[in-house]
Amino acid sequence: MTLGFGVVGTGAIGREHIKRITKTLTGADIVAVTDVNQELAEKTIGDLDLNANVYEDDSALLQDDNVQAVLVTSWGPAHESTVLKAIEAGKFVFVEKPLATTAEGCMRIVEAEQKHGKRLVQVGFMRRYDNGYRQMKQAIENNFIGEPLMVRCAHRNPEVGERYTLDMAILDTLIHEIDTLHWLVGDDYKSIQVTYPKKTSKALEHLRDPQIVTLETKSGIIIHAEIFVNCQFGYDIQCEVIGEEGIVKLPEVPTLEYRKDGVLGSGILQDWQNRFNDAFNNEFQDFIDSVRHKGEPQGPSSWDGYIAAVTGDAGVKAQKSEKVEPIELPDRPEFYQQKKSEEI
Ligand code: NAD
Ligand code: NAI
Ligand code: ISE
Repeated sequence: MTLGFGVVGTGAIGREHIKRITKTLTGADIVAVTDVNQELAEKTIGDLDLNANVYEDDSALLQDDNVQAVLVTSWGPAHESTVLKAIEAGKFVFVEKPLATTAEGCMRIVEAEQKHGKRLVQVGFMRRYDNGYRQMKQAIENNFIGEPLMVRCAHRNPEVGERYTLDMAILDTLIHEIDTLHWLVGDDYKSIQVTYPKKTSKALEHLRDPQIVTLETKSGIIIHAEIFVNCQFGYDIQCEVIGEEGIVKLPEVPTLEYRKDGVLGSGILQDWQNRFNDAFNNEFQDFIDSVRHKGEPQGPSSWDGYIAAVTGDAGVKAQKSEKVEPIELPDRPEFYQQKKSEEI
């Protein structure tokens, strides 16, 4: 059986994911699409040469029996409503981050999924599928560096446009570190603080950029994360975990090394699409295979989406107060405990 996807939101990343599902991956196809911009949905069918129905909205798309899984790539504020409708219809869901824009919204999804009785939802936190991060996690779990004590990381984008607001530094950008780092060190967050270094002249009036975020975990690991979204030079993701006996560092992504005009150099990638292309492919292939062969997705769950939202809310509070803000999370429900062998 090929998994039939219905796509809600045929914008930038929706189209990227459609291309990877139809051209690169195996076991799935696109059978339906919708977008609030109907012209764009129609155009997507033609541009990407799809044999799929175009629906006027997500409710109509969900009624198509050929839609077994829904790919939610609309903008963040629209995610919750579509995910809840999909759970109600008993369909699998792959939803881009954020799961919902509020912690309450994420909790409504968590509750609906538990009521349904089995996992249906996976959230698009693709870094867990990046080979570099996976090697780091394996090394930490194998006790290669002893107990982790500190983490230093950076999330740099070359530039952002006018629509990028201050809170997006946490909710749209740092959200990836928020998800990845507690998974990487196997600990839960306790608090978050934001401080602002000297502002770059390259940032627009309404922004403060760069920002330094300090997260502390329950066992006392201190994480220093730099967010710098107008760094000019490229898309640059750094991460290093310092342990009692050594350090593991996220490998640089190899690019062409050159010798020219007296310089020995190599390029820096410019966007997240290129940097995480393999991770995106891995996460989708895992979602497709798990749903088809195990009857449930295994990647980042609604509970992980909820953790990110609670931490993100505390982060936005910390941006305003510039104080240490607590992160209060209930224990992970039994429903979302994964068997060690299935952990992503
Ligand atoms: P986009 O604006 O290019 O595309 C969103 C599309 O969704 C638009 O075409 C819009 O018309 C449509 N849309 C919005 N609400 C809708 C609704 N209710 N029903 C149907 N269509 C709707 O945005 P994008 O850059 O493609 O981002 C989409 C999502 O992907 C966001 O949630 C974003 O956070 C996420 N994203 C994730 C990553 C990542 O690294 N994982 C990177 C970029 C974007
Ligand atoms: P986009 O703006 O290019 O596309 C969003 C699309 O959704 C638009 O076409 C819009 O018309 C449509 N849309 C909005 N509301 C809708 C609704 N209610 N019903 C149907 N369609 C609707 O945005 P982009 O960049 O593609 O981002 C989409 C999502 O992907 C966001 O949630 C974003 O956070 C996430 N994203 C994730 C990334 C990652 O690294 N995992 C990277 C970039 C984006
Ligand atoms: C974008 O939405 C992403 O998810 C990218 O991975 C991130 O680097 C960027 O800052 C976000 O805007």
